[in-house]
Amino acid sequence: MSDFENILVSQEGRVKVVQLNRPKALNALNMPLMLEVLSVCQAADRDETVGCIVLKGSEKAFAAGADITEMADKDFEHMYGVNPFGEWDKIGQTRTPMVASVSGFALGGGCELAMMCDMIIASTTAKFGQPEITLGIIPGAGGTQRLTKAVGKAKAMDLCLTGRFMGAEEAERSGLVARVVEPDALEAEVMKAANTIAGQSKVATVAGKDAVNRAFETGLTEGIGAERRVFAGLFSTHDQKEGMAAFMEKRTPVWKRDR
Ligand code: DAK
Repeated sequence: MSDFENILVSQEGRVKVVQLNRPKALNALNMPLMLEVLSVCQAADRDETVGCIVLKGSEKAFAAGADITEMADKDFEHMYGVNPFGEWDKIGQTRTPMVASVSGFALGGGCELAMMCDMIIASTTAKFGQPEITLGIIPGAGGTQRLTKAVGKAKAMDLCLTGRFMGAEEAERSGLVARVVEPDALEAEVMKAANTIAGQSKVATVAGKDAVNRAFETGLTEGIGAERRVFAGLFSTHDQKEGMAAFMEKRTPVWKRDR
């Protein structure tokens, strides 16, 4: 397929492979890219020839988060009233099983996108994090909910409040990642898992995914709703404007209390 500007899409047997492709911005997730990913996911759900979707980035970055330049000047009314990134949630509603192949940075919205997949296979180079706090905001695409359910309160608080990154081995130990392999084995390991999933009955894998998610997701909608309100609210603060401006200007932020 060549209709996409921000992703590369191919099909290998029954596996649809989607590669995020904004290398200069470390695959920062802007809306056009997310809409392209969503359209592939929705098409896969309607396509009997697709049994599994693999979502991957580059060696350096799965994705370094939502595109900060797209968000920096937004305010509360827009973030809450218009909910401009609402389409993100639909990727998490894909029925076809999804495997995230993570090498390098999976930060902020990148970590959240990986967590929307059904399993994460990581290279030893992977670094997961929710560094939104350093921008004066909090995770906004389910991070406070899915991460907490995956790794528990202690690690989720650690990552969300300090903004530190977690390496692949810690992520596997903590339950975020299903398998960790050496970088040169990542592609083969991911395709082996994806082909195995895609080789099963599609209706059975969709049902299995749905059933596991019932256990995992109880209360998630409420949690994400609460998260979204607080997330949008932060766009009425000085610290959000300053945190994002400081990132784009490559300087340390001066928070309101320090002015
Ligand atoms: N957005 C835009 N550009 C980014 C970016 C990002 N998230 N991350 C990196 N880039 C760009 C850099 O600005 C730089 O561009 P140039 O200066 O070359 O033009 C280029 O990518 C290379 O980055 P660096 O020069 O910084 O590379 P380093 O190796 O030195 O550092 C890094 C890599 C990943 C540590 C660093 O780039 C970094 O800290 N990036 C930002 C990470 C971050 O804070 N991520 C969280 C963003 S906030 C929602 C949905 C989603 C979200 C919220 C709501 N709803 C559904 C409501 C998500 C929010 C976020 O993800």
